[in-house]
Amino acid sequence: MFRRLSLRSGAPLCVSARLGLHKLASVKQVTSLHPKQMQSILYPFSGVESSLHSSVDRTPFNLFQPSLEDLVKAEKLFCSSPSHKIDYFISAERMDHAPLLKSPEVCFIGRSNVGKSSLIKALFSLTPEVEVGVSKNPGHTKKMNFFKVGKAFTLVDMPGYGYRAPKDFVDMVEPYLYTRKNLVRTFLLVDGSVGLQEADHIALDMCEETRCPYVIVVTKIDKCGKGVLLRNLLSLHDVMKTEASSCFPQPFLVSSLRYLGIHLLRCFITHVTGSIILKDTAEITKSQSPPETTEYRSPPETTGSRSRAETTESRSRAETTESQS
Ligand SMILES: Nc1nc2c(ncn2[C@@H]2O[C@H](COP(=O)(O)OP(=O)(O)OP(=O)(O)O)[C@@H](O)[C@H]2O)c(=O)[nH]1
Ligand SMILES: [Mg+2]
Repeated sequence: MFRRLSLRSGAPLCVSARLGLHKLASVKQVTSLHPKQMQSILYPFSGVESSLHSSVDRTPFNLFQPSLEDLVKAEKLFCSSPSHKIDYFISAERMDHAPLLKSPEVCFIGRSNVGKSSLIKALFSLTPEVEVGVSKNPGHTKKMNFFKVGKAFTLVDMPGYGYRAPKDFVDMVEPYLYTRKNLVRTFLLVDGSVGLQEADHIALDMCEETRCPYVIVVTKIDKCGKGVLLRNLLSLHDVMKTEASSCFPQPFLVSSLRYLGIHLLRCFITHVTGSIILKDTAEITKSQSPPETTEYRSPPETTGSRSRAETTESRSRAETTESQS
């Protein structure tokens, strides 16, 4: 099981000696831990797998299993250098303010407070000078924030839906998801402690309708007990099997606080943006190969989709009222 964790001696590693880096920010630092601990940080499903009933098929949870070398290769893209600058680029309140970029783009959506900005901050932890705004108060991110990773790809931190979502959430996010030509993946974040909520189902439907491949990321896994996490994971997987045809079949488990799954997700992002070629995963990640072209996805019919999006917004208002009463 730990076979893939043996790192060739002399394999090039990202500069991890930089001051101010979190002790788990780089693969090299994680490999100095006890193998079991290392395994559960790099491949977090392994940390809960033993509690799963033997009759449950583990395959869908272990599809993306890059080697340690690939994780190291991927993390180099997340290290800033004079020829590969990583930085906050611009914010946009509306689609017509969004920059026209050629590089592949990935975006992070999810309920407010689910941990989108924290996840991006953890992904950028090898370049801690990149500022990503995080807050314990829901509704903190008000605009679409673009972060450039050299010329390789762009990450977009989106405002959240649901409680305290910005009023113009729908006008901002929906046109982006439908029309952004260089968008190659949407990461839909779901809180591991609470599982899929109704607003998440609406977001999932919207992702299906945009026809852009998307991926579910289960956040804050440090916060919930294994039992709760597994129950939510299994019901999430049922939904993915039956309702989510454009979704990568494996949910990614992360904790931005404890760096669980961060290195794996970096590798997945570099893979889907075509920034690296993985050694061992050609077969298992067929369905997530980088797209040859980024085709235009037609915007929704005004009535159908708008009303669904409005449901998200009206739900958000309802939740706001509920929480204030
Ligand atoms: N325990 C734990 N807390 C987390 C984790 N990720 C985020 N948080 C906390 O959750 C809160 C919200 O995090 P954000 O990253 O700002 O959430 P967001 O989804 O960007 O929220 P909005 O911008 O409001 O949509 C903060 O208090 C974070 O510290 C995690 O992995 N574990
Ligand atoms: Mg945010």
